[in-house]
Amino acid sequence: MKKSLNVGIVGYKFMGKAHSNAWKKAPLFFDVPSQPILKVACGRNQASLDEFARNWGWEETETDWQKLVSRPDIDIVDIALPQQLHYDVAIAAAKAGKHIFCEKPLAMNSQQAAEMLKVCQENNVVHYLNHNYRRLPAVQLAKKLIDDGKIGRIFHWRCAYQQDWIVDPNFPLTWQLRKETAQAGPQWDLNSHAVDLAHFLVGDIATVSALTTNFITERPIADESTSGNLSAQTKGDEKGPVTVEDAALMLVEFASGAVGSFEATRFASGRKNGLTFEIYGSEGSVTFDLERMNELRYFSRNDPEGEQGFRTILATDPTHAYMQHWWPAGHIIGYEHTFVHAVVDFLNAIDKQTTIEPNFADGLKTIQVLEAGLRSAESGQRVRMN
Ligand code: SOE
Repeated sequence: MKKSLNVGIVGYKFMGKAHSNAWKKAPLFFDVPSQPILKVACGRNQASLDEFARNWGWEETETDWQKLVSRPDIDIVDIALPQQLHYDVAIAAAKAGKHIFCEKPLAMNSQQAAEMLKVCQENNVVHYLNHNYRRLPAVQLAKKLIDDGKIGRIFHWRCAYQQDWIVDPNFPLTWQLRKETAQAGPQWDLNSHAVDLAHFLVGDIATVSALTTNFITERPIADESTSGNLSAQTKGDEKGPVTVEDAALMLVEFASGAVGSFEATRFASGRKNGLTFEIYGSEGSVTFDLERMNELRYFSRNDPEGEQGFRTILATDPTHAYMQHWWPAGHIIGYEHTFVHAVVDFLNAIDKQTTIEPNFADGLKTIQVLEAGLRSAESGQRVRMN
């Protein structure tokens, strides 16, 4: 009989649901080495937690995360919380010997991230950081083309992560817009994904120049009970200062000599969750658009002259990463599937007692780049990574 692993999840909002779905679906579609048991769901509001647990099939609930983390029957702690809360839960979970599946961005700063990595290593637990876009079949295909030499020497990386949920000046001052709860704005939430993808596809970043800006500097105070939602409500007319940036732009030099740009904003009207990247090299190019996430556009300089042009590859063949476990070729997948892929790879890493990427070391490296960006934006100077 298959071994089972008990999962305890902390957090039950957007990511709590995305992760719960993944724990349930992974063993149904993939041949995973162990059966994840949705054992305990943890959150502060008992009524909402009960509803979440009932809906997603979590066996028990707990309102004290410390009790959850110290339970001897829990094998995996799933941190589906805002970044402000990652450090405490991850440190306690690692010290209790639990494997950790953690939402991004890893932490509030590089000191926390470094400590989290150290404690995980000391306690020999598998640590995974959920930059889920790495696990899109089309992104895996981009990686394969690069590794196979089809793009050649990379010259350019160009990435934009654009959303529009705070264009309205009356959108409330939620936790995402305050430094003490979020650390930074799109630089943390969105550029963390973009930098992770750049590390994965292009390599290490050597220097960073950045600028950040604020379009709206004050907003109505949020009703805290709705603060986690993109449809958050205001409490009244009282306003408070926005203490994170509204948009963050970075120019980077990679260690390889390639150059790149990153644009992250919550003010791109019409862009709900627009993530695009382009990579240009000596042999070819690839471009990706999350709104067409099953596709990768590929240009090869080695195609016959007169026949060259970008081709659109639908990354849904059984040969494409993860796809043989889903539907027949051409039957597309969606956002939630990336979380399932992450769970599958995480369960395999636990079984093989190996590492999975991205992990807390990757998360630390990403946060160091994001911090360098914020330092550069403040000083107006280019910052060299150590
Ligand atoms: C909100 O901006 C958010 O949910 C991010 O936090 C996620 O990581 C991204 O996948 C979608 O947008």
